[in-house]
Amino acid sequence: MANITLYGTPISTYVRTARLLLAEANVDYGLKDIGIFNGDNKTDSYLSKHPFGKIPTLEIEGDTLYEINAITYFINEKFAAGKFAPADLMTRSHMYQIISIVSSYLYSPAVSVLTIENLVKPGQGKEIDQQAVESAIAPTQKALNAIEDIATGNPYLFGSGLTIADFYLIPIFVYLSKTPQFEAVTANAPKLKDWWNKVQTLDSVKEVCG
Ligand SMILES: N[C@@H](CCC(=O)N[C@@H](CS)C(=O)NCC(=O)O)C(=O)O
Repeated sequence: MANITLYGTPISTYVRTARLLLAEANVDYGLKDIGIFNGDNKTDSYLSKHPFGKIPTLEIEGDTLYEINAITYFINEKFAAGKFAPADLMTRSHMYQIISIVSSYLYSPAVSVLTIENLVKPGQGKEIDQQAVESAIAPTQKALNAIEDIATGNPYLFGSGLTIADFYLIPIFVYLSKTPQFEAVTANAPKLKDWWNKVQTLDSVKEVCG
């Protein structure tokens, strides 16, 4: 088995994306905790692996990969013979479209605002910025509605097999579902609600996101 280390903190959504894929592909790996709230990601030693100081980073047999799209592409091709990307070209393109929507339009309002304000700040003794929360509802709903339109569902985003896009969306739903805004932002996304009920039961999700 190859010598594989994933660097990142277990609570990070993108670290969870990589770990869900590694788990579903049955890959053995080591996890090296790199905290983002205590500055581990800005040390010289970590910046020598990832010059932008983000997580995750994957090390495999002396090679270093950062950026989640590169990491998931590599894991899927190397360890799963590409099975987590749909074979049909248009469906595969739709999968990458959802991945891009998650990173470009969903992550910021759903994670940086709704998750941080509702779930992180109270634990730090900080006040929730209700105005920021209110402003994040419409963009979160818009991104989820777009994903709802593109996904085929039943039961995963693209039918009977998990895809890389599922692993991007699951960690965000893990947090979003705990916020008071969850019903509002998923009001027009019945397929995603069914999807969420299903993916929560996966062993990999319980192991990585539990
Ligand atoms: N462009 C990066 C984004 C990764 C990212 O945003 N990671 C977050 C945690 S989920 C992070 O490192 N935050 C710490 C920081 O921005 O200082 C990728 O594709 O991997």
